[in-house]
Amino acid sequence: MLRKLQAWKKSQDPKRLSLSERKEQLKQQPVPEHIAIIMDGNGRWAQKRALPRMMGHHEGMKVVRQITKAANELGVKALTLYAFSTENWKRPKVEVEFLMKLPEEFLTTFLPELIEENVQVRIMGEKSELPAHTLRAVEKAINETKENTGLILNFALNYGSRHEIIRAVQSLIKDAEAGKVDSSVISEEMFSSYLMSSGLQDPDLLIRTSGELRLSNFMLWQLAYTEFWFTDVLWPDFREIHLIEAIEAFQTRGRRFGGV
Ligand code: V07
Repeated sequence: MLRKLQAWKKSQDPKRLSLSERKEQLKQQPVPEHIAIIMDGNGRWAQKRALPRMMGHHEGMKVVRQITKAANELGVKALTLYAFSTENWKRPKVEVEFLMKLPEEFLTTFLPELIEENVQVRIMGEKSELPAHTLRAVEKAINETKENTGLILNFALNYGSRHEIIRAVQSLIKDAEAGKVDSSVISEEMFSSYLMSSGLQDPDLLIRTSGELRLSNFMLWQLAYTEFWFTDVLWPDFREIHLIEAIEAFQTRGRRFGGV
């Protein structure tokens, strides 16, 4: 009796379980199907160590690989990562140039493993403004993984949500003027299909690292019903255990969609 009670108590406090026990317990309940992450704190991580900001971005890139693997193992279906915002062009030229080389480096290093793990790579953002070398690497990865049926790894690259919404409206008006759509058929669902996240369900869980409590123009439409989880952990320090903490918090919350 006492034994059973102890086992039950242990299961109620995930912190008393080992990592693998926690993962098993987590899989007993619904895991968020789509997780979106604002990967903040890379520059600060480097500054704290008196390193150039670029080192933080580079370290953050390695974490992307680890978290993709962890999410896939936990049964997450889609992972959207905010890699570069439309605002990021305002950063120093050398930093922007460095950032724009990261997709190539990431894919050169990890694409074979991602293919091995059946991951499908996607991009959400204004592609026309990307440097040719970045776009080439990204399109190659999209093409080589398009038949994959596992985790969707969706990078928000040169992404801004207001820009995305404006573009959707422009495209919708164009289709209306061409007689392809009538204003009476514009529903939330059909509007969603004009967004860059078309084909992906809305995120169930949003994670933002590094202690900032803002959306910063990220998926404004898609996050309408999403649970938010914030942590002070800087992105380069983010590990599987933090992802598990976020998912545990998600599972503890009751989602009601405005109902009772
Ligand atoms: C970038 C590393 C992660 C922390 C946030 C800022 C720096 C992975 C990519 C990437 C993008 C597209 C793609 C494959 C990989 C990336 C940028 C910055 C611009 F198809 N990490 N990462 N892209 N950082």
